[in-house]
Amino acid sequence: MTLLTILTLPDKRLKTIAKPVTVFDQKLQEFANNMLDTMYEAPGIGLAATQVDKHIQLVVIDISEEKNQPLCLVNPKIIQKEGVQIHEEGCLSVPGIYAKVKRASTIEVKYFNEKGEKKKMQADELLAVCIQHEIDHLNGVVFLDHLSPLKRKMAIKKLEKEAEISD
Ligand code: K2U
Ligand code: ZN
Repeated sequence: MTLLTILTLPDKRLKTIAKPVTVFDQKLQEFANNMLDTMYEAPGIGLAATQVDKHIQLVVIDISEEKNQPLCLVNPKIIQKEGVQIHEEGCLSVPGIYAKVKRASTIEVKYFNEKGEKKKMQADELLAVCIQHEIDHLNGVVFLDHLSPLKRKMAIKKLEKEAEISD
């Protein structure tokens, strides 16, 4: 079990745009497993490679209660979006801050798995939220970026205050 360090705001590396994966080898599969170990330990239901300072297009997700349905999406691309849903979100890179975010309620996403096999999936509800949240990370976007300027300012102020208290 290898646990990776999760970057937290205001670390500017979280704004990095991830590059597509071109080589599907043992090393990539080991990295995906380390990402899953780190996500389960956090605990979280998703984690993007950007958050562990590895700027490649790879995310892991597991929204199952039993934590036994891991997903690895490499070079994920949303090809269809429908409807709107508003969901309270948190983020392992923005500890202690939660806010309602508007996202598509149903999506169709194409991606490769960690072995390089081409996949396509429909998702709705929490899985759709999680996939959109993680793909945002690969584009250097965190959920606070979807908030109004005022709400974002208040959230960052709260984050800074909590950082002061924990110093
Ligand atoms: O990217 C991350 O930081 C992982 C998030 C993914 C996520 C955020 C909002 C809504 C759904 C998924 C973490 O898993 S945040 C912690 C968490 C844990 C359980 C349920 C929801 C959020
Ligand atoms: Zn996040």
